[in-house]
Amino acid sequence: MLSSVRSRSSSKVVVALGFDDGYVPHAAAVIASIARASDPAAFRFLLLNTGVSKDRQAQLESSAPGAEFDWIEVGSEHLPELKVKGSVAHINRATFLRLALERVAPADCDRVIYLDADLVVTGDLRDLWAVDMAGAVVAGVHDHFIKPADFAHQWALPSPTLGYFNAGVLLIDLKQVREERLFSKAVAFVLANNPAFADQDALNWALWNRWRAVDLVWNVGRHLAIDVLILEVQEDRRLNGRAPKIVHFTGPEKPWLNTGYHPWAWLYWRALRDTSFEREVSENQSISTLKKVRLWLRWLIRRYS
Ligand SMILES: [Mn+2]
Repeated sequence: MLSSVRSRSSSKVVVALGFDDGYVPHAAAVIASIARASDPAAFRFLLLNTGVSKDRQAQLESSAPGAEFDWIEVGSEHLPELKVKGSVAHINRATFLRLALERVAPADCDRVIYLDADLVVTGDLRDLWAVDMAGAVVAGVHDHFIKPADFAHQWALPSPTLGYFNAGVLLIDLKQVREERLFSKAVAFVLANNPAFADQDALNWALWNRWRAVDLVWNVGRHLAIDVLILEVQEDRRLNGRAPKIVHFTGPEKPWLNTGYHPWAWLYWRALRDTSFEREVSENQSISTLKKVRLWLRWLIRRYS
């Protein structure tokens, strides 16, 4: 009997996030959005962090009752202190935490979905989990801002066959990563070169021509949400009326800040309402209920006009 019992986690979808204490509410919103879009009991969350109190851990866990949580504090023994170039101010140390997965993820995790904490999931992540990697190390979505040929030229890489991916949503074959120490190579690249787009440049460098593209609905950045920006995107890289499965609030204008506009910001506030952090975030940014209603109305008007 016992021998037929599989380990509790073996069939779960493993989702990793990396964040510092300030981002706990936003990570909770990501998790609440996943729970809303599918069955929370199907998920195991690896929460890479730089130190979060037990109280706040429990508060975050209440965002997805029935899910499994592994809290992993990443210290300098797992990931060296990496400097971030000043040019991209909204990137901080927490962004590098994903590079620690190679060393800190539990041994029974051979595949993991990594998600940034500045996004909202609206589709069923089990569909992304089921993607055939076909030998690729990671699966993700093309990044809009970096020109692959320029990147290849800058770092003396072979011609791009696949382009340059955005690191905010990644399905990762952790087995291959461990075997070839690919994320350690990315860390070494950051230490040696301090690239402008931090962990993302480092991952693209380490996994050059070894990733596979998934449907862009899995990582819908700001350039696919704002009308004037969409016009600058080549047509086959646009949503063309399809619904996103993950809205990624790329760039410095986050939905919890009082700056800028995003048509799907209300999705963030809806997700946050399913956590116990709504008051904390609203008070920090003095964002009123009225403003949230306005965001939602503005989206409706845009959609139906
Ligand atoms: Mn992001």
